[in-house]
Amino acid sequence: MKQDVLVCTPIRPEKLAILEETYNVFPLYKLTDDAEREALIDKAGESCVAMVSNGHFPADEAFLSRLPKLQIAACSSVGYETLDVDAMTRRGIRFTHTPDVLTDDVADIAVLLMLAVRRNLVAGDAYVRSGDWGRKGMLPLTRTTSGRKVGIVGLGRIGAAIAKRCEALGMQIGYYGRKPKSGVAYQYFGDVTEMAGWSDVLIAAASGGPETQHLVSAQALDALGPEGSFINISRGSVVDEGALLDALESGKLGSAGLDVFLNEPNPDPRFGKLPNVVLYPHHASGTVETRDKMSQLVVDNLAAHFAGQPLLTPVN
Ligand code: 8YV
Repeated sequence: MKQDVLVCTPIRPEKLAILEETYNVFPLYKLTDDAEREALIDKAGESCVAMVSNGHFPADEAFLSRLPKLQIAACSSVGYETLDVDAMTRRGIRFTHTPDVLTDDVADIAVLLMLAVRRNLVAGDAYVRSGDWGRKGMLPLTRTTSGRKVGIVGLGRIGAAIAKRCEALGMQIGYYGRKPKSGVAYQYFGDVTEMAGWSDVLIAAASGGPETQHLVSAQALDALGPEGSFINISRGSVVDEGALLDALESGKLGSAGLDVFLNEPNPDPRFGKLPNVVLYPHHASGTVETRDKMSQLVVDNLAAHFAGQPLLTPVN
């Protein structure tokens, strides 16, 4: 008999088709009308033993209480701060996410944003397209990145992959974490502001959630300074976004390359008025290859659960 599964957010079409063939899918992701959504969740509560979502879906204790038969939640993202995993654990619900398969793409975007903003790539493209090059001559000089100092906030899987890429650029690597990592030769900083003062580029690669909120503070941005660049591929909450905007508008911070924002998908419009930023729509893992792998992990974790096999990427 097919198990009932509540699919809250979509995964790649081919993998969604596998879910639809294998399970009775309750397609919450298809509904936009609130009343219809609420009715489907209530219906799912009668029989759904699994749920699928991404890392932004708000699965708090109240939501979980509406799904009393839930055995597993499979999440298509590496971050999951909007899902109450502690509540899942209390309720005996297993939780899986999708680490590793997205590491390289996300690390690539961190480096892309770093180089793009420091070499003014977007403005340079417009400079050629507009004819300004012929009218105004050389684009204004930009800033070197190779060989400079990069401070990485959070040396997890993605932070470590970013560090490797920065090593290839001949950069000096510093990192911040709650404590030094054994076997890591990079310079450790126990204070983000101190590391920012040392850095030419500060890259936020920490997990989201309350414990990392404003980890990059106004003081850290001030220490990074008018020649410095801030890159964020983690979560908008990791930086004091108001202070970031103030620093970029005033020139107290040189530039920023941002893939994540507090208010997604409609970030503060002040960002769009800034000449010294490169903006990306939380798309660092947004490649066919990576999203296929993430979606496959969702499929495989559910299959493992129902086959009584070990989960591939469990959190609890
Ligand atoms: C998400 C992300 O996968 O993995 C994460 O934590 O932020 C992204 O790669 C994407 O936003 C869809 O959930």
